[in-house]
Amino acid sequence: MSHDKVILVTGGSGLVGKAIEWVIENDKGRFGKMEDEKWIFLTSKDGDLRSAEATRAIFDKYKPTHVIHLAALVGGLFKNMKYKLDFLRDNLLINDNVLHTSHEHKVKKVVSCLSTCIFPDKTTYPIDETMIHNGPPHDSNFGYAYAKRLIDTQNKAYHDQFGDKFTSVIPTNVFGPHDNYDLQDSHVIPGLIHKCYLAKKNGTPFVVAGSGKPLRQFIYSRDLAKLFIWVLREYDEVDPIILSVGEKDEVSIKDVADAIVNAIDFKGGYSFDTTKADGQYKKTASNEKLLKYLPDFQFTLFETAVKESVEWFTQNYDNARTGKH
Ligand code: NAP
Ligand code: GFB
Repeated sequence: MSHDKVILVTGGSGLVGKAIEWVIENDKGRFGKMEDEKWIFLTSKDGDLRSAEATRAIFDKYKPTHVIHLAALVGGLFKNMKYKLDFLRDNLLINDNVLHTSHEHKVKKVVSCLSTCIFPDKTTYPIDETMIHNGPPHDSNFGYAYAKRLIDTQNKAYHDQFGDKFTSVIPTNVFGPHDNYDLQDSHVIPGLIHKCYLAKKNGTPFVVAGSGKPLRQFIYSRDLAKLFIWVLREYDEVDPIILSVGEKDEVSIKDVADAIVNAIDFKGGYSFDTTKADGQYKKTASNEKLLKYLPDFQFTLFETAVKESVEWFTQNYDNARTGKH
């Protein structure tokens, strides 16, 4: 059966890609798969998007009409601090290849993915979409941040010169099933889930990096997935939109550790290793623009989302991305 829309999801095998696939297949409401849609979820095995040639080959094969562009070199605070040049170059190459090949293939719409860590470090709060380019990002992740900021610039340039409908979303920290649990490279929630799981299994102490004081807003991957599907189908601006829980749902890293200790039912003691970096103290973002469009959107409760994420990890430990452990 021919489909009007062929939707190509780059980075389809990652945390966010897997969540979109799950919602498309399981949601019985407005976010589930539509008759006229064919969805293709890419992995890096389909081709290295740092190569223009490999990118073109993928587009020639699937001939997408729409693209959700998630593929990127991604990692937590400690990986970002270590590989700033790789985060800059790999993401610049991937983004330029995907956007330019989309242009060459006359793709009707591209939705790319930025991150709230790209906003200026010295700013007023809450952060909103107009502030992206207002000053340097935090030093810990400037490589990733500048490469992501340029997507917004590329989108505007393609639109101004050719009228292309390339837009972007700006999620806060994301977590959920299929995350990256590598103890060095991961983000805080999968990193602490893995650490706490090992501490319970081996009877060893559970150590949280840093002071536990920094503040973050976290969005559950399956909530973010629904919002991505809505943006692809209905959001009509080139300007980006922040996809996040509200400011009042901001939690401290200590709150995160407590929620994980409860979800794993860990009884041992846990401590903070203040020799490790805290990174940015906070990046409080406003979701006012989103709520203007979707005033009734239901976010999953943080504790419920942490429980579901821990359940997925413990049930899939052998196949999960746990790095070397
Ligand atoms: P992830 O789990 O690390 O997945 C990354 C995806 O990109 C995988 O499918 C990977 O393929 C693919 N990929 C990486 N390098 C590639 C290359 N050179 N060529 C082709 N494919 C490549 O990442 P994620 O957390 O889902 O992130 C998805 C998007 O959300 C990214 O753009 C990220 O910047 C953004 N984001 C993430 C967060 C967060 O907290 N996780 C927050 C804000 C924004 P393989 O599986 O084959 O390796
Ligand atoms: O998710 P995360 O690595 O990145 O969180 P950012 C970092 C915060 O969690 C810091 C504390 O305050 C860390 O001290 N933390 C405690 C831990 N224990 C751990 C642990 O085991 N692993 C990790 N990773 N952190 C990233 C950006 O910033 O946000 C990325 O660097 C990306 O580019 C991501 O945008 C969404 O929230 O600090």
